[in-house]
Amino acid sequence: MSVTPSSLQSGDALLIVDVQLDFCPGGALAIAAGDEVVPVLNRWIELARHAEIPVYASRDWHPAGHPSFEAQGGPWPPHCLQDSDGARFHPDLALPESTIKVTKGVRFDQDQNSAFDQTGLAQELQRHDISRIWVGGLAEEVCVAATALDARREGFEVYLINDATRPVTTAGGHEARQRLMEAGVRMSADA
Ligand code: VGL
Ligand code: ZN
Repeated sequence: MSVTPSSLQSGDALLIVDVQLDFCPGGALAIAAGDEVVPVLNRWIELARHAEIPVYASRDWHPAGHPSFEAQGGPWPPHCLQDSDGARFHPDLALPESTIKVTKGVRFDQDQNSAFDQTGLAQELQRHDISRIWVGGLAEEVCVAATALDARREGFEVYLINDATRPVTTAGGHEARQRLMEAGVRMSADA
């Protein structure tokens, strides 16, 4: 079953995961067509504004020598270094001034793929009486999947915005979608 964007209502939040330059074409960890999520998410930001629901945006924000980097034995090339150009949100992403930012990946000893991992985000959302979360961003099978799965574990209703995410690999994306659906994450229609 798909859900239409007109379903946005009080008690919902839009959660935009890691739409940063390093994950877009030309970036340090470029995801194919990663920047195509931007116009889609901009429509959802507009819908969120109309529905007067909060917008959260997470960002990967690594120190030099982060354990997720290849030189440290991790799986990734260096990316989203704190205060670097590549760590900036995509400049065309029309984040409202009221956007609440969630910074993650700052630990020296372990990675945090999920925006819920040791950030206090679940408590923050509960404090604002949020029960449903609409998720999009990058990368589908990495931080988007980890975030959506944690949101389910924390008891939220979760919708993945269908066209607002892109995977590192096509197979990884399919596999993630399967896992998400098994965990009760629903797929939303496009805005
Ligand atoms: C991500 C790889 C490494 C993501 C973050 O945001 O999906 N992927 N760090
Ligand atoms: Zn990272």
